[in-house]
Amino acid sequence: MGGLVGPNGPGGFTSKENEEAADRKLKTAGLSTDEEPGTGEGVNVAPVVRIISPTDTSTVTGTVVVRVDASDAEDYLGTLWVEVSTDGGATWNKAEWALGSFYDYQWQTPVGAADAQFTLVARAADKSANETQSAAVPVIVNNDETGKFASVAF
Ligand SMILES: [Ca+2]
Ligand SMILES: [Ca+2]
Repeated sequence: MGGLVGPNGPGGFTSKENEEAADRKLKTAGLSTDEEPGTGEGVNVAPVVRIISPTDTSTVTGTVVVRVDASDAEDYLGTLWVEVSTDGGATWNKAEWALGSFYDYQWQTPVGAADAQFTLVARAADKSANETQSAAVPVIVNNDETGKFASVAF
């Protein structure tokens, strides 16, 4: 997100002055600063995110709950922005907070096509726009190949 002034930003501020100015802007806007209490030079770390279901290389069908475990040192549980991609990161769908650190996305797998591999990826952003992308989880969608059964040779 924009708004932060870089170390060589306008006005000839030092890096420290820029940081303080940026924090004042965030406070004015009612947002958090990157400060941790007592340190004055705190770092707002990026969320930790991973897909816990379905598991790597599992076979799925129908409606699948893609469950993401996402947590953050500075954000309360349930307040992260979490998205799931089923195409390796090309397109994203919002996951809804379920409980604890879990966020779920209800994935309607395609029906009527040939079985195929899909690559699940999740990403989570905290309120300071730090973003983390999970490891990819490949899964096989076993579709209902209507009309194909007659031609299957056993
Ligand atoms: Ca954070
Ligand atoms: Ca099939």
